[in-house]
Amino acid sequence: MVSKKSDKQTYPVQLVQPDGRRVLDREHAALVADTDGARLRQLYEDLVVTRRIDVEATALQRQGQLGLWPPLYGQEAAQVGSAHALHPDDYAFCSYRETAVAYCRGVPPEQLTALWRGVAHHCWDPNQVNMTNANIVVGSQGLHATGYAYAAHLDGADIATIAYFGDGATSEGDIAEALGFAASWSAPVVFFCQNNQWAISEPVAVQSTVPLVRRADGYGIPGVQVDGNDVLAVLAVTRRAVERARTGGGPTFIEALTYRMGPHTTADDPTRYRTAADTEYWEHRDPIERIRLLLDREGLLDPEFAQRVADTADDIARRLRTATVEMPDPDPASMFDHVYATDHPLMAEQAQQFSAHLAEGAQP
Ligand SMILES: Cc1ncc(C[n+]2csc(CCOP(=O)(O)OP(=O)(O)O)c2C)c(N)n1
Ligand SMILES: [Mg+2]
Repeated sequence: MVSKKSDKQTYPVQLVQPDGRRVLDREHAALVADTDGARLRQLYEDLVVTRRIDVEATALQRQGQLGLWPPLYGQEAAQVGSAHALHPDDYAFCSYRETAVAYCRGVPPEQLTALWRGVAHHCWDPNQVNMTNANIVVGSQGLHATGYAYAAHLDGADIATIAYFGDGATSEGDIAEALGFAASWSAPVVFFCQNNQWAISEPVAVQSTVPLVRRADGYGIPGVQVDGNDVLAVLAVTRRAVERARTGGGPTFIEALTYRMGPHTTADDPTRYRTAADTEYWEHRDPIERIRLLLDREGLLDPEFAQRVADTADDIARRLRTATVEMPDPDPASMFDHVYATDHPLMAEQAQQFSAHLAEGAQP
């Protein structure tokens, strides 16, 4: 629902309940009316595969094969549902956690870990899949998405961009500036906030005293709050927002209510700041279980299909693992190569100093 003028303002859009039953919401169901059995199964497969990717990458980090990993466990529906709403020529600007979006954009599993292994500055070629690489500077991708969207509009391209960011990022000036500019200039950008309830150890309550979706009101743009663990509802509201942007309607702010079931990154210990009871509430709202129950209710979950999905997930996890452990170490001095797009005297000086240091026998 649009937050303005709605008496249902605080209720998120939902199309499937946690027990797998459909919700009677004709307006939003119409936006996903093309989601037949085959498409529903595809969504389920993508949810299962992306969780499997995440679990494998987390294990690789624990085994010393990755330096760091930012788990998405619990946020699969928010990412898969929104990614499925995008066209290939739309452009996604992400934070560091959108591995499921990357997978749905077509990034091969072999390309998901290079940065986290510390062997490259990036994982994939952004222009191959129209999606940026991990951005650690919280919130800055909101500006990148807005600038790209506005430039596309000036070029007459009928595309939308989507900026993925978290609840914590809503307190960043960059997100405020991006919203202000996008609203004033009707830039074709969707602001997709995954409210996973935490910004590392800070609960969302310290970011805002009212639901984050109400930020939209201040910018005069539509805001919609959606059950982020309901892949169909996320698909519906994101489709509407993307279509609106692409057809000149300007930006939309989406708040997807979800939960980060794991640590912030593998360097974090969430038991230091939250209780098992917090997490338990969300365990009953698991995004994969919900769609599994829906498929089951609708007679679409035969054992062969379930097995095929599990095998696909295992196969992709194997590809990810093999590619990761076999990644060659780069020439240490190459880390200076792509800091700037063109040669830079400071980088040349640092590269030379570093090479001299290595030549003296230092370990990289
Ligand atoms: C500009 C900036 N400030 C602080 C940090 C440190 N930092 C990294 S992630 C993070 C929390 C972000 O939380 P949220 O936006 O909710 O995204 P989530 O990690 O939950 O997906 C912070 C403060 C940073 N990387 N960049
Ligand atoms: Mg967060």
